[in-house]
Amino acid sequence: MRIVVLAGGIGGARFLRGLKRAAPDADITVIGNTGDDIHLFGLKVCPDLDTVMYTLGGGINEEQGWGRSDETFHLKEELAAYGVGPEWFGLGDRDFATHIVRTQMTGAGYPLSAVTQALCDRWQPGVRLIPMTDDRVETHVAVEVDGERKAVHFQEYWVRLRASVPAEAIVPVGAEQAKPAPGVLEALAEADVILFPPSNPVVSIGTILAVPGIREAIADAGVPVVGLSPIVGDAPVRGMADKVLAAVGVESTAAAVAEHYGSGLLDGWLVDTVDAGVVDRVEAAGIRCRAVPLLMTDTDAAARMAEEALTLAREVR
Ligand code: GDP
Ligand code: FO1
Ligand code: CA
Repeated sequence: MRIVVLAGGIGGARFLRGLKRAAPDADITVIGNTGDDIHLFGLKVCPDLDTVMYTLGGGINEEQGWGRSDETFHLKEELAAYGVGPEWFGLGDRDFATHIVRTQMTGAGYPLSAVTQALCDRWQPGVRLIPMTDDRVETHVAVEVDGERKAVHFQEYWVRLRASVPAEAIVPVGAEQAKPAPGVLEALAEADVILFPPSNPVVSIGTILAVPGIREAIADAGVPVVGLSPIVGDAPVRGMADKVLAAVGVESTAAAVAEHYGSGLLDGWLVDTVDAGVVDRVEAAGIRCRAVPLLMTDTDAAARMAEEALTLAREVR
């Protein structure tokens, strides 16, 4: 079975770990979000690709959900001693090596998709990880700070400002001109099932869908498309999905997120058991819906969620 998953960082990565356990023989392709990518200290950092790669490859900081395990921060401290920042972004020594390799290879002319493959040669994530595009796309967030309206990089909005100011608009800068990376459209066309893990619907999956051709390829694939809600009990399990959903005019509920994707894209939707009351509303929107436990407390819990998603995929269409 060929499964294609559109993934952001933590929510996508933890779901994928469960999916690998639930479907050990499946051929899994992951289309990763690169809208979070940022250039810092002259290096290209790809938080969501790295979160998937480290989580599936066994190098993730489990408590944090991002960055390397067993990490130290000497390099960042030395840079700070020279007055070189930003001080608000926590890049560790081990993680720095990944960004140096990526930046060197990119500078030598390799596209991000080839670089990601090379990095995965070390980490062996057990899935084929492809960035959504080889082109530069950066998610910016329009905010008002001290009465001044400005756009900041998504990382600045989330890591520096901690999403403490309302997001007024979300703009995936460069997405309109971007082309899907090699292999993306082919994987979608050859998929037996397409899954949306409980990733951020706006700044993770929404950004991937903003790359021209990807949304159409999903609709044209003619296979079940099943998603899992990142919203449980009317709030994100973690992160700032409520803030960025508000920016696009969507309420933070499992039902509203399903309706936001719409029946043109989604065939099936899983909500948590605490949200069982919205099943009828989602079905009325033309999307088959089930309520099952959706908290990824450990890999077994994530595997049960993946099994439920694959079961629902068999029931639709
Ligand atoms: P990010 O790039 O690191 O923010 O990760 P993703 O975009 O892949 O996923 C973020 C989303 O995952 C957030 O909106 C969370 O609410 C959701 N999430 C995290 N853990 C869980 C969980 O255990 N269950 C569910 N249903 N959603 C989760
Ligand atoms: N998240 C934080 O909250 N603080 C950080 O200092 C931070 C550093 C960081 C470095 C590398 C990396 O791959 C991820 C990092 N993250 C950090 C996580 C990242 O900003 C977010 O989880 C996602 O981009 C949100 O979608
Ligand atoms: Ca992300």
